[in-house]
Amino acid sequence: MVIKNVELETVCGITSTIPDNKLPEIAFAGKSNVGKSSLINGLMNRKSLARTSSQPGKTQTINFYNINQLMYLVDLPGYGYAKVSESEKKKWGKMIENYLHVSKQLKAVFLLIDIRHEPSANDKMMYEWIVYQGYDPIIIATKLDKLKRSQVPKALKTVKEGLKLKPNTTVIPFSAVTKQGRDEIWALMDELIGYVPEEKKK
Ligand SMILES: Nc1nc2c(ncn2[C@@H]2O[C@H](COP(=O)(O)OP(=O)(O)O)[C@@H](O)[C@H]2O)c(=O)[nH]1
Ligand SMILES: [Mg+2]
Repeated sequence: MVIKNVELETVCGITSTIPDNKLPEIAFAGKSNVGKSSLINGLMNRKSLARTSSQPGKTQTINFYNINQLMYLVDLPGYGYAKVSESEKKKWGKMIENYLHVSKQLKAVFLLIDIRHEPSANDKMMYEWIVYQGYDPIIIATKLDKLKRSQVPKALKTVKEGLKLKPNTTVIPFSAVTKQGRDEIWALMDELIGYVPEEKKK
């Protein structure tokens, strides 16, 4: 999809109701600091609409970005930030689970994993929640530029084995620095939401 306009349309806090959207949604989950805001900015061609930070744990809301009045990218709260109290963590977990459960327009969930690290217990739990809600998570291995090319295959194997992915699961390496992986992610999202460009409709 060619980005024409993007807008942060809805911000949902812990007590807000999930909007009953009419356009297809694609959600992004991952632990704090994994590069979720950077990925979303990269997909929208914006430097900073989704807030990026080297201070993790800031996004405590579910943010709905309207893309071209055709779909939403949904930024879920980052999990696993140590400095947050147990009760806060529980609330975030509930918020994410509730969204996965109630959204009628959710077409797919992308789960972000740092390509350099073995998936954590929280990553595994998130993966299982997504599967439990009936979705096949698509894995984005973030911060690809931080590895040498020769290190990538082994790193991807660690991610796949750590999450015990089903053999046919899509794993896309991505770098917010080089934008490698961006076109592949958009091609997949277009397919997931059934998007056909105007010029191909004729
Ligand atoms: N080198 C590199 N740094 C990244 C990449 N993606 C994110 N970062 C950095 O990692 C930190 C956290 O990124 P952010 O997008 O805010 O993560 P979030 O907490 O998951 O939303 C920031 O300092 C980013 O600049 C990437 O692909 N490559
Ligand atoms: Mg963020």
